[in-house]
Amino acid sequence: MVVQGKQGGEATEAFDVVVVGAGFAGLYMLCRLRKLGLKAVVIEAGDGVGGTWYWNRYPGARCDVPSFEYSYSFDPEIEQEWNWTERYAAQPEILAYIEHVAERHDLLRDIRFSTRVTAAAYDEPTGRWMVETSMGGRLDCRHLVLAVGPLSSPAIPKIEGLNEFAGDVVHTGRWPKEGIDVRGRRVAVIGTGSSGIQVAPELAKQAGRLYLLQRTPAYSVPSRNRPLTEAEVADLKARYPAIRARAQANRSAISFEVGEQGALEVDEATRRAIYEQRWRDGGLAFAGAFSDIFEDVEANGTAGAFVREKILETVRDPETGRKLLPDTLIGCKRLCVDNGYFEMFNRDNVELVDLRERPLERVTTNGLVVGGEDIPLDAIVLATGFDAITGAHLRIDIRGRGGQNLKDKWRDGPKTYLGIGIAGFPNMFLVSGPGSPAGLANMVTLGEQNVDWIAHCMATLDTRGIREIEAEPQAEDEWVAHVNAVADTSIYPLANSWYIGANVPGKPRVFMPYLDYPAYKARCQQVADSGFPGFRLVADHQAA
Ligand code: N01
Repeated sequence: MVVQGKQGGEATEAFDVVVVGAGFAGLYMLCRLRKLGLKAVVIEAGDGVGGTWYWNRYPGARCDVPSFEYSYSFDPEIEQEWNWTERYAAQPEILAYIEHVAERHDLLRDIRFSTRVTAAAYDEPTGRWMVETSMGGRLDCRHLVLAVGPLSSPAIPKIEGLNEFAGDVVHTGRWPKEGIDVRGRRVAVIGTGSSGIQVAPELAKQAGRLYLLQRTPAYSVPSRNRPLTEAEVADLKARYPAIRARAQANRSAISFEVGEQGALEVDEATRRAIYEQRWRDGGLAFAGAFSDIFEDVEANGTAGAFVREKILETVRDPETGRKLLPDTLIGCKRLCVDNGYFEMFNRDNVELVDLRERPLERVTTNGLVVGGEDIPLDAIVLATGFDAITGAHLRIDIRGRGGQNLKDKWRDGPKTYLGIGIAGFPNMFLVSGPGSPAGLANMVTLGEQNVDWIAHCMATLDTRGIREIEAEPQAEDEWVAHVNAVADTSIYPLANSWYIGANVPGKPRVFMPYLDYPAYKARCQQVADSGFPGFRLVADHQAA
């Protein structure tokens, strides 16, 4: 590695590109950069690859996108050689897959593990980024790519006394590799989002007593996960191109079929039969039963009512069943997909604590106090979610042109152009950033699309002798307005979701993801094909 010189006593190393994050997107970025002949390094906080799938190793962690689709499409050989064993892969299998890809493409030698990027500043005279890490030293690079993940910055609730608890406190997104021993112990799970509804049933199988602390009841549909047979695997492998093509045409970039009719265009019996079929099939496709579930409150209500009936049918104790009934729009907070969540409440060792009736007052050294009552505990599991979409970017002290801080730039909500570029931050690229379909589309597919776009962009800059690329403020404003206008064609913004920043106290309420993957992809393509309108390009000879 070239040591360019010394600054402030610390070595500075030079790269063409520094990539932050070795999850699905960061690894593929490294592959593409190598193909371009660029010298790149990936900086990763964990001690292994995998991103989300490295950190979220809690029992029950499993993807809710079919395993065949939650995989890279860029390497047909890997598509054919990797054998997914279940319809929805569990975390260990996904992590093993990512590790396999990293090895097959010999990626590890360009990744620095256990290292956090703490700061990055754009140096205008040289047109280069200076990147600082937790390991000391500086990385000097032309391009900075933030592949930090939209769900990687855990949201730790401010609960009085949490630090004083004598037992284990663990966030699902920071689950220790060695696990936590809950056998016969008293455990509380706080939170009923996707993580909480996955981890609780697994812990309940071992814990002496499990308390599920619920602030807002969640909609969840059964996954109907099962092993894949050899014949199914062979069939899916043979149909890969068609599966991928179908997914590319769907708003969510997942290949399930979305109903063509509206929920209110069919009679009650037909509607019920369609919901029943989707419920039996399991998975996120439930919310695709009708074309207007995310567009019309009344249509959405029919799906919500169906799930509420199923909850009451499943949970034996009527009082617990009643407390579990969601009363919000279905799917506008991300729909959960579970493996026995509502069934879990039929176990004798599980108790639902409804925080709306018994507020969480504080944590003591021995447990929790809810509604004036002590609950003695050995472990507290925080399934409290993430500072989504912007949190991981804003943990880094990023300074662009004129020393402008990204935190200041995004004070009233994130602003990007295409979710990829930011005005005032030249030569910096986001993967799955705010303004992209992050969180609403298959994250592997979106990551590949973003990375392909960025790689093409970097190659074009070199071919055309362009030193600097930067989103124009007007294009950025128009994009933010467009993202919001598209969101407003749906009922998503009506819900208090992490899509809109509602789960983090004080976060600006702005709808962050772009709702429609195919439209997004088409727009990105059009920008690339037309010479990057909306970006300011500075040629080498124009540079100051
Ligand atoms: O986080 P969440 P998550 N006191 O924000 C509650 C992806 N994912 O980690 O709704 C009490 O959804 C909070 O309550 P409320 C997926 O995209 C995917 O579960 O704000 N409760 C809520 O119930 C998902 O959407 C998979 O009232 C508190 C919960 O904590 C995203 O990650 C698996 C609280 C947080 O739910 C995030 O899911 C896991 C407090 N102070 C995750 N603070 C799959 O692929 C928060 N809560 C299946």
